[in-house]
Amino acid sequence: SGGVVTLGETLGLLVPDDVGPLFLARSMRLSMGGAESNVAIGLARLGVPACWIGRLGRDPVGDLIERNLLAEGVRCLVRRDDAPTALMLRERRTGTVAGVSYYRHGSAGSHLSPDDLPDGVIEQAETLHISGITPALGEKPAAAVRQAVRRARSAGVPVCLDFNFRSKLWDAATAAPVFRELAADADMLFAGDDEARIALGVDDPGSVQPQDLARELSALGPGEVVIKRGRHGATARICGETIEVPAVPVHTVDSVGAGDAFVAGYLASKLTGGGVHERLSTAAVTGAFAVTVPGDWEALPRRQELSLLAADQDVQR
Ligand code: KDG
Repeated sequence: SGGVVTLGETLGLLVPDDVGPLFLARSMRLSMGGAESNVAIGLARLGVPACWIGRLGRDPVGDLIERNLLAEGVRCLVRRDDAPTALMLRERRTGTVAGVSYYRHGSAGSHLSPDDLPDGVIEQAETLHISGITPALGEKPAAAVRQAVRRARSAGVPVCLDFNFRSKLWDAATAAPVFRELAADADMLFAGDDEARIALGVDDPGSVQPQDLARELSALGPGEVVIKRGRHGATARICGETIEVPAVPVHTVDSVGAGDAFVAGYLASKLTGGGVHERLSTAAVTGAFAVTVPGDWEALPRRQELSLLAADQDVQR
């Protein structure tokens, strides 16, 4: 009990060893990724108990995912499903620009349902973390998220939401009302500026400043709103105060997973008593770690590594 409980779909991930068009890839590494399990791994590495709920196929990729999560110290409440575990292929088109193709329609993870939430697990958590990906996977996963939120709220467990808009799963007009409904029940909300505009129905990218996006999102309900702005840092609106945090400058190799790492750093800091500024600066550091390696979660820091990016010496002896 305690710690953070999350639910969602985790997929097998194939990442080419080299940069270039995917159709020329000669060798790829098989790994895994999933926004919510990335957050769970990030928390576990920072010493915060984390539990992931999801469905996997009865197949080797399902085994790989469960094995990796267990090895990372994440508690897994997994149901094995007759459908295959989903896959995604990453294209490293340039040294920094990535793309993704999904092979997930009808997958095991998309069969997540409210019955997969065991009694008491959410009720005993310190925080429930959900993302806007899960409701895009189908009616049952959407119902599972709503049920999880309802149970968290009635037990007084804070809800953390990352919009994580995925245009390959649904369109902005369909996502917007779902995002607003979820935000109304969330205590903490993370969004990219593009995602904030989707939720708020703002069409023109330049027309609303990040601090105004944060303020308007907090008016939907959450007391803590963070607009994640990648290499531009983050803009937060927390208990009525606006706070800017700069990004930690690093050499970017693969920016996928940075947002999840940011959320993990924020939550880990909050759950270990960190104040608002400390939460945000920890989040900026964990986000920076994530982009240094091609993979979603592999580079996430342990607690004693948090200071490495600020170190003067490249070799720690
Ligand atoms: O945040 C990173 C995720 O996008 C990636 O791991 C895959 O969960 C994923 C998804 O559904 O896009």
